Amino acid sequence: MSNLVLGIAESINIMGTRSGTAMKERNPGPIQEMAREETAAGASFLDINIGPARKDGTELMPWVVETVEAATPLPLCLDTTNADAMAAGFKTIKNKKNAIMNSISAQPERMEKLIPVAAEAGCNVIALLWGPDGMPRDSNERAAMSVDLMMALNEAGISNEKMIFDPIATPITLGADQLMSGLEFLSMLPEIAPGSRTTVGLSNVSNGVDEKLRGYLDRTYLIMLMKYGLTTAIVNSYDPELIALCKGERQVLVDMVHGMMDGNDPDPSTLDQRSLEHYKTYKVLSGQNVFSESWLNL
Ligand code: THG
Repeated sequence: MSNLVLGIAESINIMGTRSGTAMKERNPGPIQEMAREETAAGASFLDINIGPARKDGTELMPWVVETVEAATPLPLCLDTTNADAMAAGFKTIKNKKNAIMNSISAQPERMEKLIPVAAEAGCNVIALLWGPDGMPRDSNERAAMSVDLMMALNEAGISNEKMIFDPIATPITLGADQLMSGLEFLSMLPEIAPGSRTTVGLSNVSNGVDEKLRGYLDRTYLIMLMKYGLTTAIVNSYDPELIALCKGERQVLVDMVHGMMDGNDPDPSTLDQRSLEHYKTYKVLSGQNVFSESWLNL
């Protein structure tokens, strides 16, 4: 089965217990083990998130890049808010053209520092819709920011095909508005930046929610984004059901949720257990029902 949505595996990050400790100790074993696990799970890129890494980022990022490249043939997605660490990482990385810079936001100082690095590397760039005043409030502000980013990137010789726009997913515990406007932005993007691609950090949606229930939120939001042509997603590759959806499987669930987005309201008593869970989760993510931790039991 072909990959409809390319998965960017998120688990090698400084916040994670296994990978974070290994990064701090410069212990390659656990990081390489995770790189192999994420590769075997079906990821298309591996995200390497070292956070802000203020003290040692320019040394840590190259070390993690070399560590991971020794364990997997997959292209990497370098994730840090430290621009110097990003530049150091791209100096080291072998497969520059297929790699992803995560990310360049619509903040002037970040654009000035990182656009030349991306142009030189010839890499793909996540254009994060986060501006000088922070989070965009709606899809129109997202559209305006995406125009600014596209023009600045084009001017540096970076084509739309290298751009991956991220409308930024927020936790459902903060409400559904931002998730719905991210979706709306996806429907606007083909006219704004023809040829560009998209991504969303799906785990953001379920941040703070009971571990056992997180998957429903991430998977249902993925299905919703697929209706508007999402091309990549930052994923927990340890969720096989999420990866199956990325690969174009679970068509019954996809059809049901897409039908609901078109205005169908199936009779819940006719749905099997799995479909019912996605039905209830769609109601919450679309803002028709208010989120609470017991949303699946209602
Ligand atoms: N967009 C872009 N980049 C991003 C994000 C985004 N990078 C960071 C983040 N969001 C995506 N990465 C993660 C990584 C881990 C988790 C969530 C998002 C996560 N981790 C577990 C937790 O916090 O409960 C802990 C894992 C562990 O302990 O090992 O949820 O939106 N462009």
